[in-house]
Amino acid sequence: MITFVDTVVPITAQSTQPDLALPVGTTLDRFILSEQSAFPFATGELSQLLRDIALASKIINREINRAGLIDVTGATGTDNVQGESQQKLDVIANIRFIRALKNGGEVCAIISEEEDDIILTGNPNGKYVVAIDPLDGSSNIDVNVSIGTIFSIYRRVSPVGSVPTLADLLQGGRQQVAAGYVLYGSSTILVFTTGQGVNGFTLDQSLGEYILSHTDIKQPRTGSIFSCNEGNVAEYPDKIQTYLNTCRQRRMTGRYIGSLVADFHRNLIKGGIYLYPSTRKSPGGKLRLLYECFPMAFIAEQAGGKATDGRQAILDITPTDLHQRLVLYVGSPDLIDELLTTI
Ligand code: AHM
Ligand code: MG
Repeated sequence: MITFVDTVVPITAQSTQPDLALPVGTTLDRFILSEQSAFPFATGELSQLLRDIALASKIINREINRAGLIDVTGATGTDNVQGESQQKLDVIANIRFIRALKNGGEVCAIISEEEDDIILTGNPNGKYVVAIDPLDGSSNIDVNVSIGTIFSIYRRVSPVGSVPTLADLLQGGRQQVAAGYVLYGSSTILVFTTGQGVNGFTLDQSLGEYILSHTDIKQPRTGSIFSCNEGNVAEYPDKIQTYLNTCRQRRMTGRYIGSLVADFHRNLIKGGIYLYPSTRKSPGGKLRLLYECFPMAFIAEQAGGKATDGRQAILDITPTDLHQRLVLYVGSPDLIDELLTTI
């Protein structure tokens, strides 16, 4: 077994290591191969797809690290389909991921936050479709604050070899076969699930390898962190304001980075609740169902957490639109249950 045990520090009280799990220090490639071998009829395509995403994320990581030195910060002067200003790194990340997914050959269609329509990869024999937010947390790009990539993978429902359809991308959250995120933070970490628990891989920059650092991540049942944009509180529904008052009275800690990946990851490891309720500007919520809410909800549930829009589990929602927005409450299960009794 290939391990690089000297290259990472084993992490956190939340990381438990089940008997059959691969040890901290295992490379991502080795881990993916091992997961694949658990499925007797697996063809290796999903494994390759995960490797493609990992490779693209390393390239993005390199661009982010050099961002202050080369001309990749700032806005492009164009808006994306959501009417939001595109940053240069948003566009670069979008190009890199789409190129990686096209070249890989396993994916027949993609939906990206940065593109209006479905992108056909030119690989009609690809079995998978991907929903991706190539660079999440745009407002933090220029100021050296953590940003991320979020992705979700489905098996297509249209016949292999045919032209992919909208139905391939408008599948329910429980149809996801894998989902993950990359957090470009104080270190770069890839966290993903294929429905067999959640594992995290820290990028060893000197080796250029993702190394298993967080095994079988479990979200603490409760926690002391609440995360929301406090500037919007006056616009939140009354019951949400009441809930937040309870958090404050209980002396919980308010922590909000403004990058979903970073806020989610902190709360996943430490325990807490993330809230993006409806606001005047975004009455139905701000976050996008396909490439923000679904993947985070899949990871949360796999780690023992919960994700809801206040009415139902996020994963039970049937999407109707590629760029559909939603209210999102996600985090430690006891905190979500408490929220649901309040609203
Ligand atoms: P983006 O995909 O355009 O970056 O927007 C999504 C981001 C999330 O990462 C973050 O949680 C949220 O928007 C922050 O929104 P706000 O600035 O309204 O608090
Ligand atoms: Mg985003």
